[in-house]
Amino acid sequence: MEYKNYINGVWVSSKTGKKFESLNPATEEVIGKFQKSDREDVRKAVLSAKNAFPAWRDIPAPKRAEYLWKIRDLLIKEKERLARLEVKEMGKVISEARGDVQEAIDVFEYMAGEGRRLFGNTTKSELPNKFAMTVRNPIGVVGLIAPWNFPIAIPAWKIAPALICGNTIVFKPSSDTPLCAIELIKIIEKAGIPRGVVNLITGSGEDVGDEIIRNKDIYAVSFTGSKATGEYVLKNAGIKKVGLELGGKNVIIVMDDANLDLAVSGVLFGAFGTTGQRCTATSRVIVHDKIKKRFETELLKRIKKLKIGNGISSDVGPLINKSALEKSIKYISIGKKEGAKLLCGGKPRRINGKGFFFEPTVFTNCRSGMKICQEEIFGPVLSILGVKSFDEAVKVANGVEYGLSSAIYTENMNYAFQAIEKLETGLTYINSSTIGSEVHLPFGGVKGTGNGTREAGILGIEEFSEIKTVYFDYSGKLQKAQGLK
Ligand code: TXE
Repeated sequence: MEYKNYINGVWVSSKTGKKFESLNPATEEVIGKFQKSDREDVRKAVLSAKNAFPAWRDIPAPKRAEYLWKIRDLLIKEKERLARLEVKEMGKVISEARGDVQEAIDVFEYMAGEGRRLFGNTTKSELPNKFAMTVRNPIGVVGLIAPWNFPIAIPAWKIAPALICGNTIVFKPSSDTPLCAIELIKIIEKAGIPRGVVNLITGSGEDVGDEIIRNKDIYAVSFTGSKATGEYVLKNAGIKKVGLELGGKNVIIVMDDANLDLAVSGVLFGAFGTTGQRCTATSRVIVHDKIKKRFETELLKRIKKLKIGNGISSDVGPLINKSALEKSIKYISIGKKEGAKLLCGGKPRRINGKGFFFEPTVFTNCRSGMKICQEEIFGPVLSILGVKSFDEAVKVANGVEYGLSSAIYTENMNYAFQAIEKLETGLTYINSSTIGSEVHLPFGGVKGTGNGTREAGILGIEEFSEIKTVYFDYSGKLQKAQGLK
């Protein structure tokens, strides 16, 4: 089956005539053929978004919200079908795929509510008979570039706030999950979104992505993906508002007073949920030396019970593609060379001779400087580091370039509050894993994980709107601020 681009409300082929395929990572079967578009396709989409902008902007936000609510309703109806498609195209297990679609439902619902807020501020002028306020305006045409790991939720996280703020959209999905993106856009189309407001172009980062970030008629870009590409986006986007959500080297600290059972469950879910392919995945565990042995024994017991396989009937699905598999394999040999001890896993698996599966893997006796403790592997590979104190744990936790998610398991309130203050991450969980966000709270990281923007929650609105400052002088004379005469 061949799928097309969506420009100005019509499904169209790229003039390039070139196609690319999306594969089921569990079976390596071809799911469909997609347009390998070029810069010209992006320019057409930008023009269509530009033309659609004034009318979309002029629809009152609570009315725009009605479209978002319709999208929410349709997503609810289609939830199971979309979740099963995610299992097929991205490989995550069905319960997580349902969660991914639910996140999209939640964000459309939340952002529909924003249609009745979109607050500005009012304040007092320093002059009499003068009124001062801020109002929130759309940016214009925005470019959205998404990865594959949350193939419906991440596009929804970007599309919903962009729409409610009154922007029009050019969206490029990852070439690993174009069908999930197309199905989401079909739902948006079915909800009756006016022509040109949302446009989708499939194709490579080098052509389609690059044109989006450089195009002068796009005033903001929201990007989620790897740090290397994020840096490239920032360097080449020119004078644009750029939102970056990049990788992580997320950490769980397990103190000697922790509820061990709870901590093991959190680590298991954080490290091997979505096969370690979440930006918030737990890739390091810092354990107090006093309980390290017990923790490892309990963890290994639980790992042994995990079933690897197709997402419909297993706990750990495949990695997204061959190069992700090769990346995990590479880090196993790096870890061994660095002197870490392999406790379990470390090997790729085939099921019926197919698929990019990889065993849940644990290294222990790791040191913070090791590459496996510094670089984002994005696979089911966990490193355990032993420490002697809370202060040492914090130092090791912060000793990486990323700063997305952290967690601490402790029954000690003082440690918990110190962790909130001292851990250099955008998210901190107390007695819970590094993964699992709620859409009404901001999401994003510090240090190498981003450039200060946040997605979701009220701050998701900041990313897609501009503030205008308004002065309204009703004195009937020329009044001057700062005491000018
Ligand atoms: O990411 P890329 P990939 C990390 C993770 C993973 C690695 C590779 O470590 O192993 O990235 O994944 C588009 N201009 N994360 O290759 O390349 C690209 O087409 C503009 C972490 O998928 O960063 C895709 O749509 N766009 C992450 C998107 O950028 C470009 C989630 C992301 O691709 C481009 C995914 C260019 N020059 C991967 N080149 C997270 N934070 O969750 C590529 N793209």
